[in-house]
Parts: sequence; C-alpha cells; structure tokens
Amino acid sequence: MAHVLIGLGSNVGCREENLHRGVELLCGTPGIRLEGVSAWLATRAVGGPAGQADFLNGVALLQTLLAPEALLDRLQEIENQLGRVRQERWGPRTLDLDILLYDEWVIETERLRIPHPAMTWRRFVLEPAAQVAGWMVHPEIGWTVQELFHHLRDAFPYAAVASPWPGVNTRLARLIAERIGAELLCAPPLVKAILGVFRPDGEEAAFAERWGDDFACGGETQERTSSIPRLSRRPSDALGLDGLERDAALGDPTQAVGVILKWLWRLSEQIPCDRSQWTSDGWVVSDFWLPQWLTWAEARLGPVVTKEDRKRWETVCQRIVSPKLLVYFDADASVPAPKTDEPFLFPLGKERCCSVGKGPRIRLRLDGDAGLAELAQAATEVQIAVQGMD
Ligand code: A4P
Ligand code: MG
Repeated sequence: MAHVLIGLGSNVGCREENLHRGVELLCGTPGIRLEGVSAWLATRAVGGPAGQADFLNGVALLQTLLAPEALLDRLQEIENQLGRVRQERWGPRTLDLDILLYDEWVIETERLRIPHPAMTWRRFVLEPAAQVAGWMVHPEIGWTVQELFHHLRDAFPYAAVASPWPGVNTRLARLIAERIGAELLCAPPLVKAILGVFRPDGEEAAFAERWGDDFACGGETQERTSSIPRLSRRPSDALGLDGLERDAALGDPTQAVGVILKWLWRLSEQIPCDRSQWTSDGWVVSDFWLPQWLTWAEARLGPVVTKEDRKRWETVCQRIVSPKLLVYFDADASVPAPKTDEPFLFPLGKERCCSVGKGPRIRLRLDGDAGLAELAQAATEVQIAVQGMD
C-alpha cells in the first residue's frame, strides 16, 4: 500500500459539504483507506480570474493499492460527480482534488506530475498537510512536509533567480522585484563575467552579443590566458574592484577563485542566515543563486583551488541561506548549457548537495532566448507563487 497525500479545494457552492462529500467518496473507493483528514482552512484564491470566491482547503492522507494514474482517474471521477466544470486554469471549482505526494515517487508525464509542482510554496497546502502528514518526505527536496511548512513560515523572504544565463536572470529578477515590491540584489558584472566563461567553450561570444550591457564579455578583448578566455576591459570602478584585482582575475584562474569567493562572501552577508540580522520584512530578490555559482566555479576551476580558498569556500557555504523560493529555468536542449539539474549538483559531495541552499523551487519554462513577453509571463507566475505563500 502506498501513502498518498491528497489536496482538496472548493470555492463554489457549499464548500464544506463539497469537501466532506469528496472525502466520503474517496473512502468508499475499493483499494483506498483513509488515514487522516486536516481541518478545513479558509483561504483567498491564489491566481486565476479576478474576483473569484474564497476557498476552503484541506488535505487527506490515504493508503492505497491504486497506481498513480488509476488514482487520478478516480479523483477526476469524484470531481465530476460533484459537478466540477473545467473552463479555465485556476478557475472556480466545486471540488479540486490534487495528488500532492505518492510515497516518495517522482512522476512526470503528460497527465501527471508528482510531487505536485506547487505544493512546496502554497500555504493552503502545507499548513493542513503539516497537520496530518508532517513526516512525509518530498522526494525532490528531501525535506519533510513539516520542514517545508516551517520554512514557508519562518524563512527570510528571499527569492533567488538561477539559470544558466546570467543576463536573463538579471532581467527576470528586476521584473519580479517590481511586481512584488522587493529589493533587488544584483551580482557585480565581473563575477558574472568570470562565471560566464565557465560555460561551454565558445558560448561566451554569443552570450555577449545577446546581453551586451549586462555582461562584461565581448568588445575589446585580451589574449586568452590559461583557462580564462577573453574578457573585455571595463573601468574598474564599474566593477567595484580595484584594477589589480581585476587584472589578476582576468589573467589567472587561481586569482579568479579568490575574487569570486570575496564577492560571494560579500553577497552572502546581504542575505543573513540569522533572523536577528534581518534589516527589513520586505522581500529581497537576487539575480544569482550562490550554490549554483560555487558549483560552476568548482567544476571549472576545481584543480586550481588552493587550500586557503577551499577554507574560505567552506565558510561561504555555511553562510548560504536557502531562498524562501528558488526560481529556476528549464534549459532548452538547443542551447549548450548545463542540463536542468546540473547547477544543483554540488561537487563537494552528495552530502553537501543536500544541505546547501536547497528548498522550494519554482520551475519556469524559459530559456536563454526568452523575450520580454515571456519574461513578464514568468514574473507573473512567480508573483502568484509569492501570493500563495501568505
Ligand atoms: N495533473 C498533473 N499533475 C497532477 C496531480 N499531481 N494531481 C493534471 C492532479 N492533477 C494533476 O487539473 C489540470 C490537469 O492537471 C489534470 O487534467 C491532470 O491531468 P485541473 O484540476 O483540471 O485544473 P486546475 O486545478 O485549474 O489546474 P492545476 O494546474 O492543477 O491548478 P492547481 O495547482 O490545482 O491550482 N487558491 C486557493 N486559495 N486554494 C486552491 O485550492 N487552487 C488552485 C488550482 C489555484 N488557486 C487556489 C487553489
Ligand atoms: Mg487541480
């Protein structure tokens, strides 16, 4: 028998009766045994058409012999039985039944995504879920439902934007910050430039063409030395580094690691792990995600990292806070970039991968070619996710 967590929601008709009836029909299904039901929670509609009625939400914990697809068929039958009309995504409904977790299975088919992709940041899911299934584990994040709920409640209101395209990150982070009234935290261009050259060979030229101003590659170039390719020279004050540091970083990979670590340190200071150091209650959005950079830096420069750098590295890692929400993109196969999950693998070992910077993630269907309209659409999705956290 599999343990399954089901999310229930209703905002049409007698909401309470709809939820009760839904649970009753689930219980009466052969191969399903009810283990627990949460209290019902009244919530504002998140996303969907403006002006729709408030929801009543809850969660049921089941044991079942049904396979995921068969269970979905049964849930849809019950939704239909209760008069569910599907007109638009996130529209009003008599009853919505979602499979949130199915043991620790990860499923991604046309019809089914398990774990439910939005469960890790929705308060109307996590609060009732923590009541009945706090011990269940989210297989992609490795946290329990209880840990996810506590993170949602307590984490610094910080969203990190991560993709293989630093220029796109900056644009999207700026849009998100505008939408949710957040403070924008941008990485200095030199760090982006150094990290940019960690991309597959030849990629930086196309990149510079596309993102000229956001990125310090292209234009006047210098000779390629060791593994650091061409980078343009920029006034050092614009980079926030003195001329010596800049030249050293451009010419010598060992120095580059030092510069990166120095900046990661400074940036990590702005997103404190310690709640007592928070300077405001408002959101902060960054156009970088520190673990991703550490990964890239180590992957490309690992062989030249000195002992001292490694120590500093460890310290930076300890200071890294898990974003309340990580915003990341699906890499498009036609663009030579790290595969979707690659930036999330931490090369210092699996253990570290589990402890550094993980947490709720919203995956956007975007790539390095995304235009303004697509980015605006993506920013709206993030805005709705942030609303769902309240
Ligand atoms: N589907 C894929 N994965 C799953 C899964 N894990 N469980 C597919 C259930 N269905 C899954 O669902 C659309 C399709 O998703 C299904 O045909 C199934 O094959 P739907 O129920 O027809 O449409 P929907 O619910 O509008 O879309 P979606 O994307 O499932 O939305 P959500 O995530 O369910 O969110 N605000 C509050 N306060 N409370 C709510 O309950 N619910 C939503 C809907 C939005 N805002 C809300 C609430
Ligand atoms: Mg649904």
